[in-house]
Amino acid sequence: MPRVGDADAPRRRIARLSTHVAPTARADVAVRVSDEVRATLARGGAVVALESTIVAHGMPHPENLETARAVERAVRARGATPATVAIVDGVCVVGATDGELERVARMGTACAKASRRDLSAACGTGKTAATTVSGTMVLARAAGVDVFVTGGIGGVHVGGQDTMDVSADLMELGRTPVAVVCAGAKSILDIPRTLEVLETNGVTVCAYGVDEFPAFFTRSSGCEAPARVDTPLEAAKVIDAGLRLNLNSGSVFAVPIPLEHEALGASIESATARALRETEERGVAGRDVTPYVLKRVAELTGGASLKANIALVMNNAKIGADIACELARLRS
Ligand code: PSU
Ligand code: MN
Repeated sequence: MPRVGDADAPRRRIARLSTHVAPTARADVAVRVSDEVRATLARGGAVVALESTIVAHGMPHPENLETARAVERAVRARGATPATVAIVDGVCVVGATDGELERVARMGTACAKASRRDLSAACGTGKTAATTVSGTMVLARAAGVDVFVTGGIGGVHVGGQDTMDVSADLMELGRTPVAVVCAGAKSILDIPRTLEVLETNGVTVCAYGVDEFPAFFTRSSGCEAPARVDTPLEAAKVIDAGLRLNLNSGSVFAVPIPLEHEALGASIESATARALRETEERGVAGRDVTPYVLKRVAELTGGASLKANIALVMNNAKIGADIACELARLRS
């Protein structure tokens, strides 16, 4: 049980680690936590998990690799250790090497896309796969990492009330205590219903520095976020409270795209609407929808969406690293 007061914090952390990493003679076989990540966690330092679907499926090569490396550098520059998560030849990796990152980036969509449901199949059959928000959360948790930075979370797709196309990210957030720092959910998704499903699943949702839940390329979604934080310390206190309460559910810290990169928001939106119509016309469905739309929108906007995407991910990385550092301080 978490205890109030800080005297036992280091011991608690070790307990947490041994719960999630050590019993783990078994988990250790399946999850390879890098030495650097392991050492950082052992001394109570800040670690930031990063996903790989955004690398393999979310951006074209070579921008994907450049961005992934720049994000890792930004996290380090803020005093945290990056831990890119992926499945490499059937091994779940928390803290991918640069070579592994490069391999996933080069493979692109030839890499499988692994949400929770795909993890055991990918491991059992020795595949190389990129982890989505849900897959990354599972593995971050297994390694004892509390904070995870990405671009956007999945959500309820438009028409999801009929198709049941609701991202596994939303259920994962309800069952895995990892904080996800992102730019909200794309407006290609049904944001009001996404927020409803997050509430149903008991997910803490905070907008960062604004009142509205941001919609990825635009700062505004028309939906008020259930809560707001304004600083990394406030975010860390919210995460810490959730851990102390033993909620065992996750949280979303939704950071709006920086103002100077929002300029093309409207044209990106209309390109997005068109790409979505195309998915229906061409029968693109299920897990192929998000990568298809991302690729088409980048084409239709002449690369403007890619530039905005990179800018918001970098911004999230800095804020996420600051949050992870504050959290490590609070809990040590
Ligand atoms: N949103 C983005 N870029 C992405 C994704 C979402 O702006 O790359 C990826 C994330 O990995 C997320 C996944 O977890 O897509 C959601 O896919 P689906 O809708 O199939 O659940
Ligand atoms: Mn889906």
